Amino acid sequence: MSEKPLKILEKMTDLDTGSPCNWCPGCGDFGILVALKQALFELKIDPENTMIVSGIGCGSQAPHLIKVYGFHSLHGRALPVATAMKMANHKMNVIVIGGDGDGYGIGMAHFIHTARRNFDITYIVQNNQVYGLTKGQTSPTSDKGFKTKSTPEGVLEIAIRPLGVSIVAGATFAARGFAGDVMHLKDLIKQGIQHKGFSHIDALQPCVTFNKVNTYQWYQQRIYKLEKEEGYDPTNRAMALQKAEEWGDRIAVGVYYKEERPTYIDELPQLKDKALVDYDPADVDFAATLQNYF
Ligand SMILES: Cc1ncc(C[n+]2csc(CCOP(=O)(O)OP(=O)(O)O)c2C)c(N)n1
Ligand SMILES: [Mg+2]
Repeated sequence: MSEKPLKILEKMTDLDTGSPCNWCPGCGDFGILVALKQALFELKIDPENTMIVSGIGCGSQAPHLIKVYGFHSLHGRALPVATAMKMANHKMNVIVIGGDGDGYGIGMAHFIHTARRNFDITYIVQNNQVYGLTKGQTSPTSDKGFKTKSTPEGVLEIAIRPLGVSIVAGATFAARGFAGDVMHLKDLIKQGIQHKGFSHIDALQPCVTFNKVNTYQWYQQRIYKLEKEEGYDPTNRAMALQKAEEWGDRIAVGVYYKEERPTYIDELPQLKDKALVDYDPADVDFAATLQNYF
């Protein structure tokens, strides 16, 4: 989180943009949007020092709906854009939001490499187990056997377990929330923003139009909270990986894993104390710098 607020949020509606939104009535994206806005408000973030980046998909409309800086990027490319922003000005809060197709499909390589670099970025994935915007094709988190117009006999592949991927790749905070429990999801997002390092929050959300299997009721029957699970220790990597495999009759929400590790910027002597934007190009000796490469 950035330290010095320039502009103070007085009420949550200060974050409203008034932009139109074409999500279907009942879409889980609404719950995730409210959770994110509430988290930003409660953390008293500075809207003038906060950037929300998205990819392409239904959920990726989110930057249009929150009055902070926003960048609606390309399908699967939100994390590289966010990384560049963090490199240019690491004192800015950078939050990325996008769908499961966006992040776990076309953007999967970026997801892995951003996690292992431990950039101080919060990544929220609106996981509805389908490609919503393009009318309901399977996504990497669609369960095996899930039927869509593009897979009328059912998906053949097994589904990705996204928290297992991020933990193995090196994310230092990995959590899962549910769009149907906004207050709990909001708390996870707050923890993710406050965490110094790459925080991944998989936000389960029904797609009321194209996913008739994983409904609010389907999730409500399976979800339980990790913080109430006796003996669960989110600093234990082996335990977290085992939990990340669990899917089906029981689905855990809460913090799966957390660890303190220096961020990428912490280990760059040129940037760790001074953001790139705060350098005056006139003070940089480019000729001397180039000499290092000959
Ligand atoms: C490079 C590229 N490939 C494919 C597309 C088409 N496309 C747009 S959104 C999308 C998938 C969206 O699914 P998801 O990321 O899960 O978001 P949702 O709509 O479910 O919120 C695809 C394949 C695109 N816009 N750009
Ligand atoms: Mg999706």
